[in-house]
Amino acid sequence: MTRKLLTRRTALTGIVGASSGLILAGCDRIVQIPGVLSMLESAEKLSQHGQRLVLSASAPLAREYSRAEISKNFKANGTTRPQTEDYVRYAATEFTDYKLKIDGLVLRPQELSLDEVRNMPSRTQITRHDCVEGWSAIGEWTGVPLSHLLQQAGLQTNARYLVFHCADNLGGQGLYYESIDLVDAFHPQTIMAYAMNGQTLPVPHGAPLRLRVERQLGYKMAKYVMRIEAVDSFAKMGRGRGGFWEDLGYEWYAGI
Ligand SMILES: Nc1nc2c(c(=O)[nH]1)N[C@H]1C(S)=C(S)[C@@H](COP(=O)(O)O)O[C@H]1N2
Ligand SMILES: [Mo]
Repeated sequence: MTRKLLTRRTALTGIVGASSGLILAGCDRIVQIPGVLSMLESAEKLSQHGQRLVLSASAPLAREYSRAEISKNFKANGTTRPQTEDYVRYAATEFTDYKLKIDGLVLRPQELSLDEVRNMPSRTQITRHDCVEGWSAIGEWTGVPLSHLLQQAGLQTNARYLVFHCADNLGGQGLYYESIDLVDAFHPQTIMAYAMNGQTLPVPHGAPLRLRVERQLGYKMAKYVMRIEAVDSFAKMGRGRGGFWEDLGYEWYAGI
């Protein structure tokens, strides 16, 4: 495990260097983000603290690509078919019994079927996925903006992070989980995706719902999401570092 970690860390240094052009490319797209106005209007319902964070979400968009640039082979990485009892049961009925839970520090806990999620406003984006192992791939993702789900659930004033609880036990090390702060949660490109390249999201890529948080590295993009929990701290979860790979030594903020 240590050896693998070292390899992945070495790769990470390479990726950060190679993608600095990407960060620059995003700079001229800072303003004019569609939907920011309506997002701010509904932000009235949020606390003062929340409003500041929503404002700072008008940060650069990650670069988006054309359909012609979509990768023919998009590697599936990490878990590709969860074996936990609940997941096997949901998958057997094509996730008709699946419910996305949203709870923790929210005003209105949610349990949403896949159909309910699919009937919400959606966003489609073609982006590049960068894994610390040293590969990248371009794919088209369609899903509901996380901001929409959070507005529906309503955050309590002390909520600071969203934790994504997944269905897979990776390498017998425990259930995969990840977390992001509210700035990334309200970013317009942060979506819970249910489709990839125009098709229902395949199991190897995270069916029925996976997070896309486009300004960070691949390991942040939790697949097989069962539950989104709003918290004020993740110190008491896992080993306290905010995610499965973070608990094994990776950075919590994996910006590209
Ligand atoms: N639940 C879960 N999410 C996960 C992983 C995983 O093993 N389990 N692997 C992560 C890593 S390291 C990467 S690079 C991407 C891979 O996404 P893909 O399989 O769609 O390529 O998912 C991330 N999210
Ligand atoms: Mo990754």
